[in-house]
Amino acid sequence: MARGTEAVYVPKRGDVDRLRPPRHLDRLRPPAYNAHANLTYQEYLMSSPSSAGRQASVERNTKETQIRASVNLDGTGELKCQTGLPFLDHMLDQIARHGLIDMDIHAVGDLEIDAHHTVEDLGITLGMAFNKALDRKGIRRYGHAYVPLDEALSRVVIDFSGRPGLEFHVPFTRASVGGFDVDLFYEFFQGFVNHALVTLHVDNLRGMNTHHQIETVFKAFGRALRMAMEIDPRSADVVPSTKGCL
Ligand SMILES: [Mn+2]
Repeated sequence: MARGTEAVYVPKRGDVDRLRPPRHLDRLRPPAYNAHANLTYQEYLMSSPSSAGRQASVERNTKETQIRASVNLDGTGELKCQTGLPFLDHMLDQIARHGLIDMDIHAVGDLEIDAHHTVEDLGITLGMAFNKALDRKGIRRYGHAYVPLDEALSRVVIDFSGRPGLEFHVPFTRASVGGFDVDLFYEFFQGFVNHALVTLHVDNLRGMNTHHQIETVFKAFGRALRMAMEIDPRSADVVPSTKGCL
């Protein structure tokens, strides 16, 4: 991974509180604004896509987490992953495998508090990497998938709309799975959506087993990503929007 070529924000003493609004405001602020603190929001949008094929690396450091993520959207499904959270690694593997996306992720977070910051910031960093890697010209734009696993069934629908939006409807039957607090899956997807600039609808339609519920969500997410990011040969070089931009 080409280190040192990305816009990396290293917080200085006293910086973080100013740049990072209170966590409860996270869903209200413009996406990505605090993530690339040395870029304006417009500059952040203009910074994508990368010119080096459909791949990108992003490094994001805060006082809470230090995360590096590299993605190759036209990969074979290979995951290299070290987050300190085995169940999350298992879910990221589903995205890679079923999205045919290569991902190399290294995360160090304040797990001594809990997994919240690490999971949320991982969603943010991954979203930034996708946004940077993807040229929205010529893609199918919309993707969807239904994935079953025994009694569980989930549907994920995604739109590379250029606007963040999340509908997450997963009636978990237990509060934790594999030692992992299920609340955090919402935070992961919210972070991703805000920074990948996508509209995402996640519905677990049925399921009794919590592991099955969330695994079908991540598998369907991988499949939906793959469909939406695929180049449409009938509309290569065309931005799939009547606005002419996404
Ligand atoms: Mn599993």
